[in-house]
Amino acid sequence: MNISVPRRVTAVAALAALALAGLTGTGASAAPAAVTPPDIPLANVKQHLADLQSIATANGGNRAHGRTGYKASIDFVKAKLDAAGYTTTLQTFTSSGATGYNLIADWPGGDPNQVLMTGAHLDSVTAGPGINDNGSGSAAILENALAVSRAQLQPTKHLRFAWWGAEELGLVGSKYYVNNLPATERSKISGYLNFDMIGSPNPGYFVYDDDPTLEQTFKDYYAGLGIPTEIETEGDGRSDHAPFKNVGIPVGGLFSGADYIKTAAQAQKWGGTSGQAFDRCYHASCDTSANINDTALDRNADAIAYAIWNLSSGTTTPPAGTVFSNDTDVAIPDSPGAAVTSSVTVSGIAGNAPATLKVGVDIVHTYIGDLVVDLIAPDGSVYNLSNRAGGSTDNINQTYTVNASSEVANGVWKLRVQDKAAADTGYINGFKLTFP
Ligand code: DTR
Ligand code: CA
Ligand code: ZN
Ligand code: ZN
Repeated sequence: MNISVPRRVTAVAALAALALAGLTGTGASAAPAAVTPPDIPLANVKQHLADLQSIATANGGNRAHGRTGYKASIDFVKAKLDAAGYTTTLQTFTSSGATGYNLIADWPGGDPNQVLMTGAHLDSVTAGPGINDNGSGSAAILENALAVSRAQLQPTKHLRFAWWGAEELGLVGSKYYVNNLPATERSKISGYLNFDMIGSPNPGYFVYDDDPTLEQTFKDYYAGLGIPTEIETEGDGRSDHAPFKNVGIPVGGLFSGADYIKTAAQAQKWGGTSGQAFDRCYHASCDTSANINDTALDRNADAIAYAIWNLSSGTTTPPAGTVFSNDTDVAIPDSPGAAVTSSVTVSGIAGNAPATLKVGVDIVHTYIGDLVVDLIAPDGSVYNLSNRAGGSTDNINQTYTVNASSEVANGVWKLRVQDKAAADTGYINGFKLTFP
């Protein structure tokens, strides 16, 4: 028997905290879970930024195209990648009368016909050292590349990393790379991930919305942290993903904001200071090592790892009709006992749960009129399924249809049961969620 359960009871903060704690059920079976990458150590990323700062300081205060500070930056990154086992290539081009350099680093292995690319521009403006713009992106993908090496990752897809020259002169390096890539090689690139300014001191959490799968990957990551994101709207084409998008390659990425002003609503959800730019030192001499928000940098570096590990693993989003179940028996204490729960961990489902979420409940219990049965969403929201209904009937074995469309799908869902009247007992025999 299916009944619609439209009601949503306000979330219970404690339960939300528990859900966010990542508690997982026992006996749960689920679709292929998202791949969990290693943590990207913030300290390592910060050390790369300190090194880039030192390079700028030793080279006239910047790392701009055509200046000694840029070539020193490229040599610094290349040396670390060579030592880590990458196959590196320096691609040269000329812009504004000066030699420019792209650094391309291939991780050996993986399907050469499925290339996942990750890139960031390494050049700064001439006004300053460019630590947020774009040491942050360059250092974060460097540490991710080193993490791949430390793990000796052997993903299904081939991994390629790139550090672009002369972005500040108009995406010159990335345009040169794409324009000189034969069409046969372009078609092998399954996606390009771009990271340009991801440690802004007054950060926002923006996700590129150019490709839905890549966008969802990053949104899933942040949903798992309980951090809301916004679509990056400061203007398409304003960084190195544009040349790739222009030839039809799926692109995605993250952005923590530049000279636009953080609104009160954004400050409410992200913290920081409203009425102030996300990065007050954008393209200025004060874009130094002090111009970084560590939390944003850490979260975004880890988000990059989540994307690389998952998008290169070859697993696809689970097909429709995905079932997550837990068949472990859970005894229901007689009244006035505490409520008990059975949980399932949902993963790999993009976006929110459906308006027609199927909730399979299998409870063995005499006199089901004793029971209150609830579905609890990952954020703690409660959907009542049965409230002292059924009288002396024994056992509940039915599928409820719940409108859970306001809930993020991925996370820990719980079936909660409490016996509210004495003299009858039983147990949860099974609990399952079916996503259409
Ligand atoms: N143009 C980039 C900074 C920038 C401004 N808006 C966006 C949007 C998405 C990525 C980057 C940017 C620069 O100055 O390098
Ligand atoms: Ca980290
Ligand atoms: Zn810039
Ligand atoms: Zn930039």
